[in-house]
Amino acid sequence: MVISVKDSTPQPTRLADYQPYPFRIEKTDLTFRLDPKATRVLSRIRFHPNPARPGRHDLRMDGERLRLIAARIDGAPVTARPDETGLTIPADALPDGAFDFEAEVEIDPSANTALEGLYMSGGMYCTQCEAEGFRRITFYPDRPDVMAPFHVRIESDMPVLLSNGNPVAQGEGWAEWDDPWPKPSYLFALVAGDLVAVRDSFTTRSGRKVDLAIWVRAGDEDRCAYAMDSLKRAMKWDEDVYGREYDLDVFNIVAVDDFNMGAMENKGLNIFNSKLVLASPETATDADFERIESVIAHEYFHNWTGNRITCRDWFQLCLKEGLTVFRDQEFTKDMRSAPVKRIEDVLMLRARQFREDMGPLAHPVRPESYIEINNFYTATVYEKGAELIGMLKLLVGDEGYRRALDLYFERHDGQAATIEDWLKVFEDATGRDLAQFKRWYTDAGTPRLKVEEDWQPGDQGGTYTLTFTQHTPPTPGQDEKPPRVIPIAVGLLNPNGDEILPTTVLEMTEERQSFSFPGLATRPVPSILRGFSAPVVLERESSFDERTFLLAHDTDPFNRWEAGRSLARDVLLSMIRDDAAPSEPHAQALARLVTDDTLDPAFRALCLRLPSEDDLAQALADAGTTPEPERIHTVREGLATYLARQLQKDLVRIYEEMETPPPYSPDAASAGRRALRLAALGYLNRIDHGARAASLFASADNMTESAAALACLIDGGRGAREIAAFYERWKDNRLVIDKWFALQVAHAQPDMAAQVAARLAEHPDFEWKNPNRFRALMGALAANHAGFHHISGAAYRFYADWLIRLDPVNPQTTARMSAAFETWTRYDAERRAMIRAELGRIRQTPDLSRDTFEMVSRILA
Ligand code: LYS
Repeated sequence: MVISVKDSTPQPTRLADYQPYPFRIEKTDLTFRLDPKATRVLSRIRFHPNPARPGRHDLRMDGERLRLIAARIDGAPVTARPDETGLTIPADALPDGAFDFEAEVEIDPSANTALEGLYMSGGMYCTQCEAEGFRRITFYPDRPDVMAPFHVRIESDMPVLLSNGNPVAQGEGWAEWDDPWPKPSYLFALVAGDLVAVRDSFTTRSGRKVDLAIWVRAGDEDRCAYAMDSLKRAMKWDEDVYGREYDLDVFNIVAVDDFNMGAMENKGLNIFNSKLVLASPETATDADFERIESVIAHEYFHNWTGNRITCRDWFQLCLKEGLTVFRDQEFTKDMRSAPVKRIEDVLMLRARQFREDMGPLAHPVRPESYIEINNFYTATVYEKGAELIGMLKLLVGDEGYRRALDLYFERHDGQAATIEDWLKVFEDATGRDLAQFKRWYTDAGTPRLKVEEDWQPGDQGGTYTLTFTQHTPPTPGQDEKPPRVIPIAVGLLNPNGDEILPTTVLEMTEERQSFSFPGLATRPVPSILRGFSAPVVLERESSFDERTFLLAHDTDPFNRWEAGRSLARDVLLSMIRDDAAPSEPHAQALARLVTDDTLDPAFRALCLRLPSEDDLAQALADAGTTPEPERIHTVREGLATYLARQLQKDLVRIYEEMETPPPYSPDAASAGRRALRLAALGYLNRIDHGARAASLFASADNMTESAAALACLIDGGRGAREIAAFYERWKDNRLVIDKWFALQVAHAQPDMAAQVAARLAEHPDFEWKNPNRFRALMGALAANHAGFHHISGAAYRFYADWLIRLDPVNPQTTARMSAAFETWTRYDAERRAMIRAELGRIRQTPDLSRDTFEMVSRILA
């Protein structure tokens, strides 16, 4: 018997080993002769010795899957033989001082299913280079600290030829682009295809007219208006709020159907997953519109935070991503409702980042080592990274933040910077010592914050004291967690609901620390961690009455929502653990809130949302109870049905009153009304036998309502006819068909989920090599908590089978989706054994990618 073993275990890259590259680049010239199977890439790179690395050095360049045709140094041929990962020209073959390196390589874009480097999507050429895709295009120091101006010539019979920077010349079958701003290779982009442009323009505040274009396939032009409008608002906002202007004559966005991630901020040429560009009322939901607005802004904002100032190495990824997520969150708050956006962001942070931080994949916001950097585009780097910026801003104040950012842009423009640089800017601008704050970047794990209270009545008024204790559980590779500085925003209310202490930020720096509030007439009710001022788990026993009080009176909208959320969670946990009955006072408190017409409908919709089954599983595991997925599902359904009955009258009224008159508009106010209406529908659907959902499905003129109605029907075990009708109507629209796949799996009954998924995987439209389609089906299965964890193990097996199948085709997406198993240690022995077996099976797959190898090994560790 032959047992295949991995001959070389992939080796990690470490932050501690960083060294500057021995050369600088003055100019990079590229010529592309495009051909689907045999594209030629000609490069001329002008190198100079880098004074930061004195002495003579070999010229080592990265390169993967490249066929080297010829290489020259200063015009003279050199014989160089590439290895698996690149090309080395020995130091003694290099001239002293500056020299030109030229190469001609051949690549096969049509065979590139990994979607990294130059590949084809729907007949067009496009690129994705972050993080290390450029090395699949040509030999190059493919690292972010090597920056150069690029000149690009594209030769192709495709009608539209695009690259970074400004267009400089074009003719029949060719075009040339020049990007004057030095950039690292990961920001390189090229697009060639049969595309049409939706055009507009933006004049910057200093009077530069910028031509804007969104490039799509013919037929998609009428779905670009929202993205374009979002872009113009983002450009204006960055000028108004951060003083940042755009710096080229053109800004191009291209929509592609095959894309591993959401979008990419290539200089002057953003490339987007088409689902984050194309939207019309009939095809996109309110959530899609909101997401498009924020991702368009995110990529645009990268022009300053990412491109003009980039990262020294990939360990510093949060420098650009955390900051840019923070900026796009602020933008959305200004465009829509700030409290609603904050709640949505925290929901997502807890669902994805807390889950990551509490499991085997936990890593610091700035990791110390990686095997495959693509595995670190995580909720921790992005979303927790953004939370750190928010905390910094709270600690130094709005003014201090503004000064620090101005200094950051002034000091580091044109550079590849580090977290140390970033923190130094804040220290210099505000005079604050941030040594302790830095632990937020270097230490993984979610701190737990315990709160104790004390009340001492007195003649001069009483003194109320809050004592906090922080503790961060160990994470992989980090056992000891010294205390961090935690900004805790608190407010105090008196028993009749008046605020006696407006929001005040307490700075906790010790492991255990007390804060006293003297001179109070009565014992106050505290509102702690307002606005979710730090990404921590608040551990506080508080009474039912206090929560209902805060739900009714808290002036901080986040904590008002949080009070309701924790009430619902506690009701559910005691129903699950102790077989308790649903709580009538909880239902009454909820009824008061959702019928309060002074409150924003979007906020009320969020208050109606129950904690997810995954949240409940985590909460149980945290409390030392092994979660039983079926039971969680049944109990949560039970509570929802109970609430539907208790609140029926109110919900019916809401459902009727919140109807939005046509025509559909994606604005925040209308979306909020729809969200509340559809939340009401979700409850009523449990007691009206699908009547409302069926009629809404029949009459809806927009995707928000059709998709929600269809989800309700499937939830109720109905909708076969509607599922078929939906398919018939949308079978030519890939993005809508993604929803069709996802809805059926996400809303399948737990014991049917794997079967439904397996049946859909046989559907001719299941184009599994397309990441959106793969994620639609498989992501929905992983998100169906009780279905994924069904005790038959069918979903685990099915999911692992597909990961094994996708891995050789697209390692990045496979690795990312393997994180569905990250919570495996929460569950009972039987499930753990099944998941461990599947993970083991994946890890033993011959020629497994290092992407997936790393993920599965970490999950199993
Ligand atoms: N920088 C991109 C963003 O805006 C993501 C690139 C993903 C690379 N694997 O988030």
